[in-house]
This record gives sequence, C-alpha cells and structure tokens, in this order.
Amino acid sequence: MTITLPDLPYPKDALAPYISEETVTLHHDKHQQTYVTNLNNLIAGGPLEGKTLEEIIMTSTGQPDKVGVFNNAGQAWNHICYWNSMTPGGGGAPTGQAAERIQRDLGGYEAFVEAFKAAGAGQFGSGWAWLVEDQGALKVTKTPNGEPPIIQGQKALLALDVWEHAYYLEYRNRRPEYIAAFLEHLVNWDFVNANL
Ligand code: MN3
Repeated sequence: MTITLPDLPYPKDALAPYISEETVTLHHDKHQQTYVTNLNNLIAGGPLEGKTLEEIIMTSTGQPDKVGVFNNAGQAWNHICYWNSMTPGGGGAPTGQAAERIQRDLGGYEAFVEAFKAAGAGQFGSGWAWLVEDQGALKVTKTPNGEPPIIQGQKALLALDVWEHAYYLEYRNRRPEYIAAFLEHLVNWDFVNANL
C-alpha cells in the first residue's frame, strides 16, 4: 500500500478569484504530488511502508536520519488539511460550535482574525498558520516548513499554507492580502466544526 494524493474537494477553478485555477493546479498536481511521490520513494520496502501518514509523521519526527520522510509526510498531510480548510463562498464569521469555542477560548471572532493574521504574516519564511485544539482549548499557532501540529499533541482544525507557492501568482510578495482573502472568502467553517 502506498500513500496516495486525494482529489480536491471542489473544481480547480472554484476558489477563484481569490486563488486561481493555475495556482490550485500547480499546488495540488505538482507541489503536493511531489511530496507524496518523494515519501513513497523514501519508505518503499521499509518498515514505514503501509503505515498511515499520521503514523509515519509520529515515527519520523525528531529522528535525524528520517528528516526527508518527516518533511514529505508532514507536507502531504498538511496539504490535505489545507484544501479542506477552504470552500467556495466560505469565509467570514464562524458558525456552530466553532463560533462558541472561538468566543470562549480566543475572545471572539475579531480576536481570532487578528491572531491568525499575525501568525501567518509572522511565520518567517515557509510554513503554516493553524487553528488547533490543544488540551481542550482552541489556539492559533504557526509552524515552520512542513511541521504538522500533531507532533505537539495538537489537533489541527484549520490550516493555511503560507509558503510562497501558495499565493505568489496572485499576490506576489503581499502575503497579508492572501491571508485576508482566505479569512474573508474561503474558510470552511463546516470543516472546523467537523474536526471539533
Ligand atoms: Mn503548499
């Protein structure tokens, strides 16, 4: 059994104009596919072949001889979370349990927006911004490179890729505009609620 690249949960042009069909195509079919292909090549014939992505991540984290496995497995997992974190016509204020928990743990939607923008813009170089559940409380965090929240014992609820390949065609160097578009027009709160 090998790790496979899941199909996108919507057509490749569904996130336009905020994220173009060209960016989604390159990002899913080239970048994410490459992480999956590299991972399968690295684990072929070894003890990690046939394991789930989560198992591979938790087995390889912190292992100096498994950095390549960890990076590619983390990125393969992070991108699945990222695509599901968006939906056409999404964004804006949360609903349901997500709204209640953001109010309780983060002080409301406006405070969440400010924290999430700061996390995404403040990640120096490549990485990720997250809404996670940590010890029962929601938190906004950021991680470098391909690190997934699971290695900190956190459950990922919402993911934003802030690697340049995620936004450069539309936004060039203006990462904050990409983060704002994600929050205002793309966030899939149904996915957050399902994760909760
Ligand atoms: Mn990416």
